[in-house]
Amino acid sequence: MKACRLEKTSRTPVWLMRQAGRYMKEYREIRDAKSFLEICRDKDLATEITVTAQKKLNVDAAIIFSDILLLVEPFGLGLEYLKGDGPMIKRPIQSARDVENLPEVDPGESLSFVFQAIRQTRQTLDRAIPLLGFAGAPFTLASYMIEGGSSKDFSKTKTFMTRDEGVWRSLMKKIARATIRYLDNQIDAGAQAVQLFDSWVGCLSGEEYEKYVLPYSTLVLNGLRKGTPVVHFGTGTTGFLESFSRAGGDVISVDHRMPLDGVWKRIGPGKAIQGNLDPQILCTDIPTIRKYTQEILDSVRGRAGHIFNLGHGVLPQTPVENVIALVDMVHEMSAR
Ligand code: 1CP
Repeated sequence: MKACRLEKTSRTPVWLMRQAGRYMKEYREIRDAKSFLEICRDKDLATEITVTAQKKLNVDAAIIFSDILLLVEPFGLGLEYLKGDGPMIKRPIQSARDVENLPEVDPGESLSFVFQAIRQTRQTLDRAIPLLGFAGAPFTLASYMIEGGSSKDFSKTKTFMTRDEGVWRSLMKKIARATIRYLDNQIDAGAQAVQLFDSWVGCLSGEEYEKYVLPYSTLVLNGLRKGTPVVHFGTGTTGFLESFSRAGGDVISVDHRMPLDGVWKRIGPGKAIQGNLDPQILCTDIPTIRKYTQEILDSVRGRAGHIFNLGHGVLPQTPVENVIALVDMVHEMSAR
């Protein structure tokens, strides 16, 4: 929390995107008996998974076990996770009419299980460990709603985005309004910081980002209840980092494709940064992990306002002992 506010800390705080997940035995055991959505909807299981990951890794923050795609359901598009194939949206958005028909979503009731899980996790976690809430950013969520699932080229999304600006604006504003309510509800339930995931903006040019994405991310980032730090996460943002940062957020989270000292020069001194170890490096060996970690810490030089994290999420094939070693390493190497 101090790092979010650019205050000095006794060591660099660290947590990891996807720190609770398939690479962890405790999660796989629960997952053997239940579907992913069943787990998300069960506040006891969501609490258990969130807290277990935090304790096992000794990370300095917990992120609520949930998913950015849950918000697709109250929009009435239908959501399923297929074994091995990832998410599937049953009724993807294809036309202007589909956008018009989207309801004004207030997740207060439809996603009440998320807020219950946050409340319970907050009560169960060590008091010194902050709990993060999260949501998908309008572009990343829209990409799933239009593609019907994961995508490599975002072809349908780009066609939709450029075909009719009015329809695109209407879609992005509907998602933004729902997301503000969703995150405010998470804050009310006990989330002490929130992260907005724009995981796939890296498929766009800087010009496209400014025109089609920035105004709607800004609506969310500046529209949330004040006083709770907001982390703005993106990958592949090297080409338009200034715009990405200008969209909003107290903390700018960047991937592993750019050195952190360069990031501060580009976003200015008034924001904290989060990142940026390549998640693949966690699949190598301890000396390699140590070398990369040292390089990241060296590039920051103990400056206040750095939260150590990965450039993207922990991969399912990652050895858990490497993740535990990384957290210890960051703590030990950054002690001041
Ligand atoms: O099969 C399983 O067990 C489900 C795997 C899984 C898990 C563990 C999914 C499906 N989601 C999650 C949890 C999750 N998702 C968390 C909480 C856990 C933690 O971080 O400790 C968070 C923060 C997310 C966020 C999320 N979901 C993002 C943004 C972060 C990122 O990775 O860029 C995205 C894009 C998703 C979509 C999603 N959820 C799950 C899948 C398979 C996907 C698709 C990913 C893709 O399109 O490549």
